[in-house]
This record gives sequence, structure tokens and C-alpha cells, in this order.
Amino acid sequence: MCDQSPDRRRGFVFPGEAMEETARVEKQLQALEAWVLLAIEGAEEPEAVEQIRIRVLGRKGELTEILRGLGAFPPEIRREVGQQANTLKTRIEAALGKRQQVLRVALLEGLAFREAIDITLPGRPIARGSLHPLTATLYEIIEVFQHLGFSVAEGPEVELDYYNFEALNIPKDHPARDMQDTFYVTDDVLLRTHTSPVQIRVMETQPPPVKIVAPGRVYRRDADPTHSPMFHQVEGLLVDHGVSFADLKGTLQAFVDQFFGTGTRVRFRPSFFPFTEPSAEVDIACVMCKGAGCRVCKGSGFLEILGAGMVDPEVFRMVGYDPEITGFAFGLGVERIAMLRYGIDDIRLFFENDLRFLQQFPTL
Ligand code: 2NM
Repeated sequence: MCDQSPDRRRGFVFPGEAMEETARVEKQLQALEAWVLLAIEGAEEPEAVEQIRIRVLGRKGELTEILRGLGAFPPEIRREVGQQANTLKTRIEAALGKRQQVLRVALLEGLAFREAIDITLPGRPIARGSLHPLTATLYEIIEVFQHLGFSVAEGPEVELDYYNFEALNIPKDHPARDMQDTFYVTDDVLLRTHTSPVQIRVMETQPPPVKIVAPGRVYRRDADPTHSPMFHQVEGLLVDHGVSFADLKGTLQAFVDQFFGTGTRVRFRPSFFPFTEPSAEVDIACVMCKGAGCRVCKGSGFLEILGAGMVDPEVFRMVGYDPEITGFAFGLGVERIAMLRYGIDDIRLFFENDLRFLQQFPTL
């Protein structure tokens, strides 16, 4: 660009050469115009448009150089040719801007087309999870007792022998302590076989009155269609002055009415537990046959649902309570109640996580 003529290198055009030089620059401008506008129209990418802009209008661009060279012309010619050059520059800038805009719009339209979402299509259904039947049963049991004024207490599943047995007045030679029934970790550490140790821990740390339920996992060495080595219990404890067996009966009847339906008959049978005296096993009229006798209740018309009794004064003495205090306690198995409620005959179905089983409880 700089060697168009020896004179321009000197930065000066003599008046005698002006006509000739003007013609030369005008030709350059025409040549430029001829290809630039076509090139801009033909540019298919924003980047290509930018390349043209740099080549023509950049710091060392063709038109930039021409405009710079005009400084060497006498003023009246400079004005004439300069105007032509500036007009071309304006047209090129306009063409560049317009082409960039067209390409941008095309880009966005292409994007909008490719990424278009058909909002008229029906939505894909969202697979909805549901509560495990055991979880739902456990929550419902807890909720009923909460409405009766019981608070929820929890404790460790790995327990000391002391809390699981000793403090519950279960002597060393009691059958419940056999290796057959209990998972031992060490000589005095085990997996709790019931949630009673939670109640012992609560009584150790707070004075009467106590009114709690202790839900949770418990462990026993047992496995058949109605026994699982891990299962769930809810145990209840109420301690206060002047608590009677009538309070226990009323509380359990209220629970049964709420959970199994008002008017469900309840039957107390004498029983034995080391930690309660007197003790009872509690039956309800069979949920299947309403007491007539059927396969579920094995003809008896009744189903055993829990154990209960008046807390033995020996237990109160062990936790440091005045043995004159009174209280009742009860314990129920969540799996057993869920099996009765849903007519399930094998406890292992709860733990296999077979969707064909679980999906039969969709609204829980
Ligand atoms: C049962 C039956 C009867 C019971 C006793 C206690 C405690 F800690 F107060 F001594 N907690 N749970 C109890 C009483 C549990 O389960 C069948």
C-alpha cells in the first residue's frame, strides 16, 4: 500500500501529479467497492463478516490506508476524493452492520427451530414414590399415641446388656438372654432385642411424670415366615402417681379404636414379663372375620397385637425412682400389625424390596 508511488512515500503529491493520483485513488475505491459489498453479502458466518471489516476498515485495512494516504493531497482534491472515500466507508459500515444483524437473526432462528419444544405434547408422568407399608404403619401408630399425649423417645440400637436386660429385671438365666435370641457384639454389648432400654434411659435421666413411646428397630436371632432378625417395635411407658391397670386398659382401647376402628373388641389375657406385674397379652377381634373365626385368626376369632403390664417396682428401683411410684408399659410389633392390617402372610415381603409388592401400597 505504501509503494503506490515514490511521491506518496515522501508524503506529498505535487500539484502536477494530482489529476493522475486522484484517478488512481478513485480506481482503488471503485475496485474496493466492487468486491467488498459482494463479499459482505456472501459472508455466511459472523466471523467472516468480521474478517472483511478488519481487512478493509481495520488499522491496516485497505480503506484505512487509502484515507490515510489522502493527507498527502492538496486540500481541494483531498476534499473531493476524501468525500468519495468516506461515503464508501459509510456504505461498507452499513453493509457490515446489516449483514451481521441478518446472520445473528438467522443464528437465533436456527437455534429456536432446533431447540423448539412442542408445548402441545402431553407431559411425561412423574413417577411418584410412596411410603413403605412398614413406615406408614409405624408413623400411624406413633401419631395415635401422640394424640393421646405421648412424646417420642429414641435410643441406640447397639446397647449395653445392662439396659437391655439387667435394668429390666431379666435375670441372668432368663430364656430371653440365650445366645439363640440375642445378637451379642461382646460380653456386655448387644443389638437391642426390644426398645425398653430407651425407656430405662429416659427414666434414669428424668423424674416422673413420664409419658413416652419408643419406636425403632430391634434384633432377634429368628427367621421364618412370621419372624425377621430385624423388626420394629413401638413401646410405651406412662409413669405417675396413682396409675392403675384401668388406665392401661383405657389407653390401649383408645389406641385400638383409633387404629383399627371404633368398637373393635379388645381382650386382655394374663401373661408374664419380668419387667411388669401384673402382665397381659392383648388381643383384638380378628380384622378379617370380626371374631367369627377364620384362617387369619386360626379359628380363635382373636389376634394378639401387643403385650403390656404394670411396671414392676424392681424396675423403678433400678432407675432410682421411689418404688411406690406407679406406671404401665406396653410393647407392640409393627410388622405384625402391618401384616394383620394388609393381609400379608410372610414378613419377609417387607424386606425384599420387590416393586411388585411395594407398588401395591401406592397411596401410603
Ligand atoms: C412389653 C410388654 C410389657 C415394657 C416395660 C418397659 C419398662 F421399661 F418400663 F420396663 N418398657 N416396655 C413392656 C412391658 C414391653 O412388650 C411386649
